[in-house]
Amino acid sequence: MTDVEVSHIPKTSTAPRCVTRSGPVVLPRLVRQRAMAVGIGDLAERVAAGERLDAGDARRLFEVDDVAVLGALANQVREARFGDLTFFNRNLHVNATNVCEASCIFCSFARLKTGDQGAYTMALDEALGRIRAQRDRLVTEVHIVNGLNPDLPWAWYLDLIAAIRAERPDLHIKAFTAVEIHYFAEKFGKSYVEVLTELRAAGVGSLPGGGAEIFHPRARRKLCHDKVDADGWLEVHRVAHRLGMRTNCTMLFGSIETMDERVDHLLRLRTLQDETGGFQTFIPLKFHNENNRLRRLPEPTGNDCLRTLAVSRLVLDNIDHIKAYWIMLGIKLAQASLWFGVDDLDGTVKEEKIYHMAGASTPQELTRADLVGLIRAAGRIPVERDTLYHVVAEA
Ligand code: V47
Repeated sequence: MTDVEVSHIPKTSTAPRCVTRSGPVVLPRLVRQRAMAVGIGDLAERVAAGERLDAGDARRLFEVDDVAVLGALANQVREARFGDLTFFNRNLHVNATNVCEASCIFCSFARLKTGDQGAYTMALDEALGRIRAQRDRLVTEVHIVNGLNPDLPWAWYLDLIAAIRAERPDLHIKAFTAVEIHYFAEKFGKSYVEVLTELRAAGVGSLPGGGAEIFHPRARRKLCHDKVDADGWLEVHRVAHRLGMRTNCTMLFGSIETMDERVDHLLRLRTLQDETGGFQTFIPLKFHNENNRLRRLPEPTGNDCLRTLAVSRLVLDNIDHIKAYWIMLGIKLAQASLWFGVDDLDGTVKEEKIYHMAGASTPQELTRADLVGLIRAAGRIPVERDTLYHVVAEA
């Protein structure tokens, strides 16, 4: 692994906390004119001045039909922060159990009980085997997300993490969504601080952003009525940030939520980020409709995906990175998104289950060379990062 110093990487990409806000950006005349023509000239000027957009502004952006102009605006903000640099990492996913007490109607991965058709729970050795299989590969991160399995004791989680750390002390362990952390706290009678402190001592380095879905109570009740509510999700991340852990955040978009509910979601994340600075990446997750109870709903269009990514970049002025998760977006749309505010494509991702069970047709894995090639082909500069956005190598 080459560990090169890349002098033109902006400081924000390697700083331990996201405390920067998007600053003023230079808007080409053509972008200004297009923005005026579609009725958002005032918003373009505010973006150019580095001013914050409010809920009404965000709502107007979501209503713009001309997705190219949103992309151009978001691209100016992205380029002001990162130029052409596009981040990725070498990671693998482990979903050690899909047994899950929750009944989220969008989920194709979960099985209610041990013994149900398709239900599985890996023995510790099997999960560890996934890591051992990567012995000769230069992965830097393992991403672990599981179902809320009522049959597993607390020691199972601590042992899993400790065993991974013993096997590969060099791997960053990004594990357990806020929904799981909340579940552990309730089930094992611990506070969030206790759960997170014990997991950290065992080897967890950061939290993934899953489980956020849509925060607004109307949509959340329909999507996932028996899982932690918005305040609980945000509180877990607040506590993690206070303990010095970095976390990611997500939004499941394109199912039953309204545009106002998307805006509400973005603003709740922005408010917490103002308070803690602990989010490093926002990942809008495109709804997939196969093998779940929402199969009659159409999936979001490519335009909607690009619009959502662009608006996220413009509204979330205090979160450094906007990630297009290629697994769920598709490779070609992920490439295009690099001109719509996105600066990160996630990683090589080995063995993804959650989206593939919901109908994703992307490959299970891309090699590092694939990622480098597709970023270059999109006209950007690939940069391999670790989980915390330290630069591993400029490809
Ligand atoms: O929490 C589940 C979503 C999430 C579907 O932190 C669905 O770096 C769409 O959070 N259609 C898990 N979305 C994935 C996740 C993630 C992925 C990549 C990187 C990171 C990160 C986090 O997937 C779940 C849920 O919000 N999800 N089913 C579905 N049918």
